[in-house]
Amino acid sequence: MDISILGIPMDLGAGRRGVDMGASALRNAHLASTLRSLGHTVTDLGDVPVTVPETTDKFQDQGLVFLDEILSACSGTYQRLRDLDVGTFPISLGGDHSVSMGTVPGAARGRRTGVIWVDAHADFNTPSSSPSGNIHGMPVAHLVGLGDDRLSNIAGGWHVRPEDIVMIGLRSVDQRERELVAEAGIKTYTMKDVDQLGITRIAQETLERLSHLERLHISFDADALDPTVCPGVGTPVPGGLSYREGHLLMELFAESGRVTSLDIVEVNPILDTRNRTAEVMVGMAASLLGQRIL
Ligand code: 5AB
Ligand code: MN
Ligand code: MN
Ligand code: MN
Repeated sequence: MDISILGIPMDLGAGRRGVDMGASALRNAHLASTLRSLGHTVTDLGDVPVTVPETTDKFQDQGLVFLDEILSACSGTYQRLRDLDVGTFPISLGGDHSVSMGTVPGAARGRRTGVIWVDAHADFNTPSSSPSGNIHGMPVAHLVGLGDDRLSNIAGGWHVRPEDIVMIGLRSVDQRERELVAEAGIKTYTMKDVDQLGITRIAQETLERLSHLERLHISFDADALDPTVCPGVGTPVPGGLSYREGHLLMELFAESGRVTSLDIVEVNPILDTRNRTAEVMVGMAASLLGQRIL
């Protein structure tokens, strides 16, 4: 497969500093060479320009922190990915999760695309429901066209349909956000569901539910995994996916051969232990892209 790596070194959407270094940490954990050893052709496109927060005033526009700067980085991300050949598999490296407002439409390249959101959080707040004003808690709401018009129109009128989204690993959803997810009719698998059903059944059901789609995007927030596995995240929540559950999920998606793009986001090297979180996430990407044990 032809794989293109794009970095978005941005922490403007998160409440804590440091995820801007996530892309660099993932490169340092040998992402490209690992994928090349699996037989892929890998091109690193470098980084999208992102405003350095110290050069600007931290201001809020209707409850949205760093709105203009995030809009500009997400538009840059979208334009960079949109122009790639449709057969190329993009891997976007965050950055905080607001980057996905650019990566998802960019990776879709105009096509209807299913989104598998692997995260402790639903990221479905709107500016009015958000308890924090941090845009990394809002990307999915904007991808389906809710919320602020500027954030929901980064890719013009292109949106993800709520019925084309599956969320896996949820265990921290805000009260109003929960209602919004239910109203939108998005399919969710909480950690309770993971415990009860097991990852194998969840992966099968997800692929079945999205069987009408030719393109599937995985947006993988490192905080979906348990903080003992991925300590380098800004919003850790106990009780997450185990190391093996994460790998098994990726292995089952790999077997399907249907995934067409990936985000790896929310890796925070400042909060990490010897780059372990980046190394774990490179392992997840390797399982998704065909690494086999036997
Ligand atoms: B992440 C919270 N729901 O909106 C909010 O890490 C947390 O991209 C959002 O999943 C976490 O601020 C965003 C409380
Ligand atoms: Mn997230
Ligand atoms: Mn999260
Ligand atoms: Mn986070």
